[in-house]
Amino acid sequence: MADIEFITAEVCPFAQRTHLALMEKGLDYDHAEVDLKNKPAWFEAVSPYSKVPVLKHDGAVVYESAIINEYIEERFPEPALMPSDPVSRATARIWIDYCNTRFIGAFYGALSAQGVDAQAEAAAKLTDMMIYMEDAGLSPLGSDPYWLGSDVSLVDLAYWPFFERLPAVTHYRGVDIPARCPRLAAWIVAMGMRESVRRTCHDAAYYIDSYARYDAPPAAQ
Ligand SMILES: N[C@@H](CCC(=O)N[C@@H](CS)C(=O)NCC(=O)O)C(=O)O
Repeated sequence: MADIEFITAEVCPFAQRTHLALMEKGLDYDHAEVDLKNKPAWFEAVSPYSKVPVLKHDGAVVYESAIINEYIEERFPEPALMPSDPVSRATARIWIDYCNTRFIGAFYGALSAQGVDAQAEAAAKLTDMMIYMEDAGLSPLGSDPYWLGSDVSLVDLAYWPFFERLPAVTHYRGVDIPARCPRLAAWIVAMGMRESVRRTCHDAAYYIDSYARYDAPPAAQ
């Protein structure tokens, strides 16, 4: 039995963030899959927010994906998934915060908007955010493949699950990577080649099916 227990749900992008961190660190862990439509009593007892992911380690119960991933980074420092200098660490945390407080809301906002006008507005908001990420986040780094440069980091792991699911937003709402975001497009290619991503990913058809509840004609049609 491993000394890390990873409580997860296959479909969950937040849980995938932690799955990626565990794999990038090469850690051994036990994996417990939760049916979120029929949560077992043991899960309700262990998960304070009744959400996945949860990590049990060393007598502690850690939850919230961004916090779990920082915990993993602190407890298992090698290979590093955060930069070493304080300014770069602050930059990393700012981008993770941007993902948590803005990008994810815009991502689900685009999917859940109903009506032609609301869908167009939500699609434009998500597109504008990707352009901001390209211009303020990725482009200043030149041709390095990852968010913070040549090494993958917790920033990449925070965003990746949502970009893996973007084909469903494209399918249901017509929002794709803007043509003027070549760095973002190259980042997706670089991330898609990582072993951790290849071992946790699903294809577009899986997410189109998973998000079928959002089915409605895109605003552009
Ligand atoms: N902010 C949380 C979000 C986690 C989350 O929303 N998990 C969803 C699945 S993707 C969940 O467990 N939902 C169950 C529920 O809300 O009942 C994190 O980053 O870990």
